[in-house]
Amino acid sequence: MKTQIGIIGAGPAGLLLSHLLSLQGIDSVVLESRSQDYVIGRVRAGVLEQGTVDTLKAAGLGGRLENEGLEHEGIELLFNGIARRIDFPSLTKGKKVTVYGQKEVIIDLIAARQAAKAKLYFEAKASKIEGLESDKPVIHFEKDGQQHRLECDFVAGCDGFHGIARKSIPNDVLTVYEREYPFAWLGILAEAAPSSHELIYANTESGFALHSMRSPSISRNYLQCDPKDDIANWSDEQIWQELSQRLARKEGSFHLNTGKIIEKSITAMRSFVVEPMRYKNLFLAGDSAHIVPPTGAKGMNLAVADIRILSKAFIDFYKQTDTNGLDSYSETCLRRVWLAMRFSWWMTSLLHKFPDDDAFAYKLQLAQLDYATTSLAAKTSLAENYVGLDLDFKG
Ligand code: RFL
Ligand code: PHB
Repeated sequence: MKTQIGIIGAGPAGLLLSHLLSLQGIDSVVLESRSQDYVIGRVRAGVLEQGTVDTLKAAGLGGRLENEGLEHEGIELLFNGIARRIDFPSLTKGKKVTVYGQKEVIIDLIAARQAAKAKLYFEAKASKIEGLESDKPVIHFEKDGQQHRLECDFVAGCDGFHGIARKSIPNDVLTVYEREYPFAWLGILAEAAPSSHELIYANTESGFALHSMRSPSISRNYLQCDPKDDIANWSDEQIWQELSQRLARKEGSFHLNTGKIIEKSITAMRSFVVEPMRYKNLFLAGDSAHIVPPTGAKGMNLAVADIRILSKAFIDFYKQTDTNGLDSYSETCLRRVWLAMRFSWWMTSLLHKFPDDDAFAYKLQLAQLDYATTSLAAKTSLAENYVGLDLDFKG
């Protein structure tokens, strides 16, 4: 089998790349190790930056997003039992975020690719990449018990944190920057109407909590927990009790709506970046190159930003034999990646209880939160990062 761009992984990065290339007549093949149902069923990100929404709409993927996406003009930060709101439009010249599950983005992308009769193969696991130094690299993959070869001009490694693309790059070429956090998130999806119009990020003496949503009838909530904790240790009742305690406030009323829990899982938290994001004819994009803790809601948005840059670089190469975009790909992406790393790390440090923290550290967190929600300069910084920095951010 032959194509121009061989794409490994059908997450947001791989599917969007294939879609944007096809709009410009560039051929690609997407190989995905999991089944279509599994890829759609995964519960993951929920918040789309303005730039992500604009990209999806411009690519003809705005239909359901416009009807079902929930536009949010702010978030609440809750600390010491007091809630303070950050208003996005007034602080960012009108920008907002949209709550629309990653699952929905994936459904829209798969539908668009299949309607265009794309070469999108599920249960097709890439096992090896060969000849990256040559102008015809080959991806070896297994489908239906048979071994296959995909010959391409370039390989896009969109295969997430556990994929093979990053591991195909010689060790001495890559530098890894990594931080593991001493806590995890227990996440639940529940048949309960959201308890607030906006997301609530809570710092409490028992740890972090987040109230989020997927639709007017589905809530998504998270609790900070021990990374070694087992989800089996948490009964539904305990989860609701802990959430309602952590989301309680001293002033004003708040009632946590409860309902049937339809999914629950524990996710580890890490920051991870690999440099560079290109090796010869292999380009890494999304979680294969970088992971952020979910506190800043940046993971999927970073994957989409990489693809905006990579798709343009491929288009310039094929339409105008211009290699500038390909040559600067890694550097361009990494600047924005590190800005998002900083923001995600900062939000994580601000809101979680660290095992070694003493009373002084907690008081400092409260002062940071007070400042971040009072000072115009600090509020503007939080808001402009949360709604997403421009691709060529100049301040
Ligand atoms: P994905 O989505 O992991 O897709 C990679 C795909 O590659 C496949 N694959 C292979 N296919 C073929 N051959 C192989 N050898 C392969 N190895 C792997 C995998 O099966 C998979 O389908 O990576 P991508 O496209 O880079 O997208 C990244 C995002 O999925 C991720 O960053 C976000 O989900 C992170 N994230 C959030 N991001 C946000 O922007 N906003 C949020 O609010 C947000 N919340 C979250 C999150 C992630 C979470 N979890 C579960 C980690 C909340 C949580 C709890
Ligand atoms: C979610 O709704 O899943 C979500 C929202 C905000 C975050 C992380 C996850 O920061």
